[in-house]
Amino acid sequence: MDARVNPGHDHMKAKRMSDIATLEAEILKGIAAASDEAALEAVRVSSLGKKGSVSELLATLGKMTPDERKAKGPLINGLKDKVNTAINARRDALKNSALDARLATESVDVTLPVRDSAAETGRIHPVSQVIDELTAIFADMGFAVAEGPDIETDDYNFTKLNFPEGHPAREMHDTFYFNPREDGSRLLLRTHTSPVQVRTMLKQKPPIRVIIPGRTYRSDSDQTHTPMFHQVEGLVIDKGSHLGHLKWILEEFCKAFFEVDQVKMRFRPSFFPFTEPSMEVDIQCRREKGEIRFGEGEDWLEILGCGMVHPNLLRNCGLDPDEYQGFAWGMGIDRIAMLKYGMPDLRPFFEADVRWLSHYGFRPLDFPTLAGGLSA
Ligand code: 2NL
Repeated sequence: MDARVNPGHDHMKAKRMSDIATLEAEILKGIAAASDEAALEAVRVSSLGKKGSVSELLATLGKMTPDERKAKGPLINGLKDKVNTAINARRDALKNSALDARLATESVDVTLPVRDSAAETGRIHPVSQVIDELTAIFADMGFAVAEGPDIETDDYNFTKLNFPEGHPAREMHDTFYFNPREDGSRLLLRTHTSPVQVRTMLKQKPPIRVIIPGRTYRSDSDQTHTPMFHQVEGLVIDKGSHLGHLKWILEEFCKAFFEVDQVKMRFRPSFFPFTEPSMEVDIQCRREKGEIRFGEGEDWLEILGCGMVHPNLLRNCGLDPDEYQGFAWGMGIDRIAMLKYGMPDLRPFFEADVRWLSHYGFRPLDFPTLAGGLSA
């Protein structure tokens, strides 16, 4: 067709071409103005999205004559490619400048001092320290460490240990009981670590040499008692064990633990249901200006209870008292920790106050050993 015969057609053609140029300029301006990725995405949706201006232009190709399509196709597709390229380039640029901004604000000043590691700032609780010290001392004498559950049966906590029915220690006001089970039996929080010795005797053949450090519970709370406290007990069962062995072990322990060359000890008769005879042990000390020194002076301080294991208890644990005998002792860990490290009050032990812990706590890497020193 001759163009001059149909001037309107030429006019329309020119207008559409300028439409494309205008649209292109508009979209490119929008892309350049997008200041973040969200704004850029809005430009992409309004141009290349399903209902976008470029997409709608592309859709008009389908209704064109083949000649028209031949002329317009490359222009409209060219527009689409240009817009696509411009959007991608702008996206890269925005990403880079966001990264540059982060790098500028997150710079590291390598001249600042390094913060202390956890091994430097963390502290070992005095109770854990004393348990580690005890373990090192008794391990050196050939003792193993045994552990058992905090929740026990009446049988292991009292009956097997020769506590008669109706013994005052079984009372509700001393012992934390759980609600009774279907069969009427009651579980409890162990009131001493002795049930672990019972468990050891039931499953292990003599000779037995164990210590049992652990948590114990009694319904008691005042200046010198907390409802949860720590105890360590020791047990020796063999054919010829006697009080002389017990006395030597306790003396060696006291010298090593209090880090003195000599210590006088005093054995006083006492009573426990699980030992016969039973004794309480005092160690020599000097009290001056609110301080206690061990291994010197004229004063006495009670530190533990002990005795020969009661024959009833041996029988309850399947051992023949005519073949085997043994001795045992028990002491409060919190109390000996207070004595050794001069801590006047028991209550802060269980308050988790970092100021107290940073004052009385121990460095994690200074693990106590006999060769390296217990508390140096
Ligand atoms: C104390 C007294 C003691 C025991 C604990 C014991 C355990 C068994 C058999 C015999 Cl299985 N005895 N333990 C013996 C004497 C005293 O503790 O005043 N503790 C803080």
